[in-house]
Amino acid sequence: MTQAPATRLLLAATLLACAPSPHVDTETTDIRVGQAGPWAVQWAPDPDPLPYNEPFALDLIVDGEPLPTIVQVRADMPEHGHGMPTDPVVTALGDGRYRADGMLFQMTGAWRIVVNLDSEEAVFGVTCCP
Ligand SMILES: [Cu+2]
Repeated sequence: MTQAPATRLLLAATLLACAPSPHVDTETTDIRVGQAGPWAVQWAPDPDPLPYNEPFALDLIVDGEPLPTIVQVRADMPEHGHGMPTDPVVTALGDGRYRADGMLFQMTGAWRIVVNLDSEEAVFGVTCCP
């Protein structure tokens, strides 16, 4: 059976409407600029590209005055319900620059990196590992 284009469009619209509105589009990977409340956040992994099952760091640039008091980074695999085996440590380098050491992606697939700035957060979808 062949569906008329209008029917197919309606189907697509219905599917979209039924999907929960996600906090982050984890299919949109490798976007490295985001917003956490009043702060703009940029991140880059070190090394770049992300390594598989090896420790890496995140270099963060936070833009917005005053800077947040609390900066934390975590990561998880939303489809698997687990995080990293490590607990990253964030060091303030001054001028809105931060470094999160001790990141580790122990599985390939879809991850989220969550940057907490005070009570706000920026969520980034990333794929481990290119
Ligand atoms: Cu997993």
